[in-house]
Amino acid sequence: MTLEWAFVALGSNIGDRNASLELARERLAALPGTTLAAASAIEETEPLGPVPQGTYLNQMALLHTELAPRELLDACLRIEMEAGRERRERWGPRVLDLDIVRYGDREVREPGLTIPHPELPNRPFWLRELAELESYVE
Ligand code: A4P
Ligand code: MG
Repeated sequence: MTLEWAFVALGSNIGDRNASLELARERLAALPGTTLAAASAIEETEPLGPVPQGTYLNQMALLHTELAPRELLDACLRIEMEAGRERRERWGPRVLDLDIVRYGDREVREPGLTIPHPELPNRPFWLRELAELESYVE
Protein backbone atom coordinates (compact mmCIF):
# COMPACT_ATOMS: atom_id res chain seq x y z
CA MET A 1 0.00 0.00 0.00
CA THR A 2 1.51 3.30 -1.02
CA LEU A 3 1.06 6.50 0.90
CA GLU A 4 0.42 9.63 -1.15
CA TRP A 5 0.04 13.31 -0.45
CA ALA A 6 -3.35 14.71 -1.40
CA PHE A 7 -4.54 18.32 -1.33
CA VAL A 8 -8.26 18.70 -0.67
CA ALA A 9 -9.93 22.12 -1.00
CA LEU A 10 -12.68 22.96 1.49
CA GLY A 11 -15.32 25.56 0.66
CA SER A 12 -18.52 26.74 2.32
CA ASN A 13 -20.87 29.67 1.73
CA ILE A 14 -24.10 28.69 3.49
CA GLY A 15 -24.89 28.23 7.19
CA ASP A 16 -22.20 28.09 9.87
CA ARG A 17 -19.28 28.12 7.46
CA ASN A 18 -16.57 27.69 10.11
CA ALA A 19 -18.41 24.72 11.63
CA SER A 20 -18.69 23.05 8.21
CA LEU A 21 -14.96 23.43 7.60
CA GLU A 22 -14.25 22.05 11.07
CA LEU A 23 -16.48 19.03 10.44
CA ALA A 24 -14.69 18.44 7.14
CA ARG A 25 -11.24 18.55 8.79
CA GLU A 26 -12.37 16.13 11.51
CA ARG A 27 -13.90 13.67 9.06
CA LEU A 28 -10.95 13.82 6.66
CA ALA A 29 -8.55 13.18 9.56
CA ALA A 30 -10.61 10.14 10.63
CA LEU A 31 -10.64 8.43 7.21
CA PRO A 32 -9.02 4.99 7.14
CA GLY A 33 -5.31 5.01 6.33
CA THR A 34 -5.31 8.79 6.38
CA THR A 35 -3.75 11.53 8.45
CA LEU A 36 -4.41 15.26 8.23
CA ALA A 37 -0.85 16.54 7.89
CA ALA A 38 -1.64 20.26 7.77
CA ALA A 39 -4.33 22.80 7.00
CA SER A 40 -3.92 26.27 5.52
CA ALA A 41 -5.31 29.45 6.98
CA ILE A 42 -9.03 29.97 6.34
CA GLU A 43 -9.67 32.72 3.78
CA GLU A 44 -12.86 34.62 3.04
CA THR A 45 -13.24 34.91 -0.75
CA GLU A 46 -15.62 36.57 -3.17
CA PRO A 47 -17.75 34.03 -5.07
CA LEU A 48 -16.38 32.96 -8.44
CA GLY A 49 -18.57 32.01 -11.34
CA PRO A 50 -21.92 32.99 -12.82
CA VAL A 51 -24.23 32.33 -9.85
CA PRO A 52 -24.95 35.28 -7.46
CA GLN A 53 -24.23 34.01 -3.95
CA GLY A 54 -22.60 34.84 -0.63
CA THR A 55 -18.89 34.91 0.16
CA TYR A 56 -17.03 31.68 0.75
CA LEU A 57 -14.74 30.47 3.46
CA ASN A 58 -12.01 28.47 1.73
CA GLN A 59 -9.24 26.34 3.21
CA MET A 60 -6.82 23.69 1.92
CA ALA A 61 -6.14 20.43 3.74
CA LEU A 62 -3.04 18.32 3.17
CA LEU A 63 -3.66 14.62 3.67
CA HIS A 64 -1.25 11.72 3.80
CA THR A 65 -3.36 8.81 2.65
CA GLU A 66 -3.51 5.19 1.54
CA LEU A 67 -6.86 5.78 -0.14
CA ALA A 68 -6.85 5.64 -3.93
CA PRO A 69 -8.09 8.80 -5.70
CA ARG A 70 -11.55 7.33 -6.35
CA GLU A 71 -11.86 6.14 -2.74
CA LEU A 72 -10.90 9.59 -1.52
CA LEU A 73 -13.48 11.19 -3.85
CA ASP A 74 -16.22 8.88 -2.56
CA ALA A 75 -15.24 9.76 1.01
CA CYS A 76 -15.38 13.47 0.18
CA LEU A 77 -18.87 13.11 -1.30
CA ARG A 78 -20.03 11.27 1.85
CA ILE A 79 -18.65 14.03 4.08
CA GLU A 80 -20.43 16.67 1.95
CA MET A 81 -23.71 14.79 2.42
CA GLU A 82 -23.15 14.51 6.18
CA ALA A 83 -22.58 18.25 6.35
CA GLY A 84 -26.03 18.68 4.89
CA ARG A 85 -25.26 19.54 1.32
CA GLU A 86 -28.40 19.42 -0.77
CA ARG A 87 -28.29 21.65 -3.79
CA ARG A 88 -26.38 20.34 -6.76
CA GLU A 89 -26.57 23.42 -8.95
CA ARG A 90 -23.23 23.68 -10.71
CA TRP A 91 -21.11 26.46 -9.23
CA GLY A 92 -24.00 27.29 -6.86
CA PRO A 93 -24.02 27.93 -3.11
CA ARG A 94 -23.11 25.03 -0.84
CA VAL A 95 -22.85 24.07 2.84
CA LEU A 96 -19.66 22.18 2.07
CA ASP A 97 -17.69 21.51 -1.09
CA LEU A 98 -14.67 19.20 -1.09
CA ASP A 99 -12.52 19.12 -4.20
CA ILE A 100 -9.41 17.02 -4.72
CA VAL A 101 -6.99 19.58 -6.11
CA ARG A 102 -3.87 17.42 -6.35
CA TYR A 103 -3.05 13.80 -5.58
CA GLY A 104 0.70 13.24 -5.51
CA ASP A 105 1.99 13.79 -9.02
CA ARG A 106 -0.81 11.81 -10.57
CA GLU A 107 -2.97 12.79 -13.49
CA VAL A 108 -6.44 11.27 -13.40
CA ARG A 109 -8.94 11.71 -16.22
CA GLU A 110 -11.94 9.50 -15.59
CA PRO A 111 -15.67 10.09 -15.78
CA GLY A 112 -16.47 12.10 -12.64
CA LEU A 113 -12.86 12.59 -11.56
CA THR A 114 -10.25 14.95 -12.96
CA ILE A 115 -6.96 15.52 -11.09
CA PRO A 116 -5.30 18.00 -10.90
CA HIS A 117 -8.56 19.94 -10.56
CA PRO A 118 -9.09 21.88 -13.82
CA GLU A 119 -9.95 25.12 -11.98
CA LEU A 120 -6.64 25.20 -10.09
CA PRO A 121 -4.95 27.79 -12.36
CA ASN A 122 -8.03 30.05 -12.12
CA ARG A 123 -8.34 30.17 -8.31
CA PRO A 124 -5.76 32.47 -6.73
CA PHE A 125 -6.81 31.41 -3.23
CA TRP A 126 -6.10 27.72 -4.02
CA LEU A 127 -2.69 28.66 -5.37
CA ARG A 128 -1.95 30.71 -2.22
CA GLU A 129 -3.12 27.90 0.04
CA LEU A 130 -1.05 25.29 -1.83
CA ALA A 131 2.01 27.49 -1.53
CA GLU A 132 1.37 27.81 2.20
CA LEU A 133 1.37 24.00 2.59
CA GLU A 134 4.17 23.14 0.17
CA SER A 135 6.77 22.94 2.91
CA TYR A 136 4.90 20.07 4.60
CA VAL A 137 5.31 17.76 1.60
CA GLU A 138 8.45 15.68 1.99
N1 A4P B 1 -15.23 15.80 -9.81
C1 A4P B 1 -14.40 15.70 -10.86
N2 A4P B 1 -13.14 15.93 -10.49
C2 A4P B 1 -13.16 16.19 -9.17
C3 A4P B 1 -12.14 16.49 -8.20
N3 A4P B 1 -10.83 16.60 -8.55
N4 A4P B 1 -12.52 16.70 -6.92
C4 A4P B 1 -16.67 15.57 -9.89
C5 A4P B 1 -13.83 16.61 -6.57
N5 A4P B 1 -14.85 16.31 -7.43
C6 A4P B 1 -14.50 16.10 -8.72
O1 A4P B 1 -19.04 18.20 -8.06
C7 A4P B 1 -19.53 17.59 -9.20
C8 A4P B 1 -18.69 16.39 -9.50
O2 A4P B 1 -17.36 16.77 -9.82
C9 A4P B 1 -18.47 15.44 -8.34
O3 A4P B 1 -19.55 14.59 -8.13
C10 A4P B 1 -17.24 14.69 -8.81
O4 A4P B 1 -17.60 13.45 -9.41
P1 A4P B 1 -19.97 19.10 -7.22
O5 A4P B 1 -19.15 19.55 -6.06
O6 A4P B 1 -21.25 18.45 -6.99
O7 A4P B 1 -20.28 20.27 -8.27
P2 A4P B 1 -19.75 21.70 -8.26
O8 A4P B 1 -18.79 21.87 -7.11
O9 A4P B 1 -20.89 22.63 -8.35
O10 A4P B 1 -18.98 21.75 -9.63
P3 A4P B 1 -17.50 21.94 -9.78
O11 A4P B 1 -17.21 21.99 -11.24
O12 A4P B 1 -16.76 20.97 -8.93
O13 A4P B 1 -17.39 23.40 -9.22
P4 A4P B 1 -16.38 23.84 -8.15
O14 A4P B 1 -15.05 23.95 -8.81
O15 A4P B 1 -16.46 23.06 -6.93
O16 A4P B 1 -16.90 25.31 -7.93
N6 A4P B 1 -16.12 30.73 -5.27
C11 A4P B 1 -15.25 30.84 -4.24
N7 A4P B 1 -14.81 32.04 -3.86
N8 A4P B 1 -14.83 29.72 -3.58
C12 A4P B 1 -15.24 28.46 -3.94
O17 A4P B 1 -14.82 27.49 -3.29
N9 A4P B 1 -16.58 27.12 -5.46
C13 A4P B 1 -17.42 27.00 -6.48
C14 A4P B 1 -17.81 25.65 -6.95
C15 A4P B 1 -17.93 28.17 -7.19
N10 A4P B 1 -17.41 29.44 -6.70
C16 A4P B 1 -16.56 29.51 -5.68
C17 A4P B 1 -16.14 28.32 -5.03
MG1 MG C 1 -17.03 20.27 -6.03
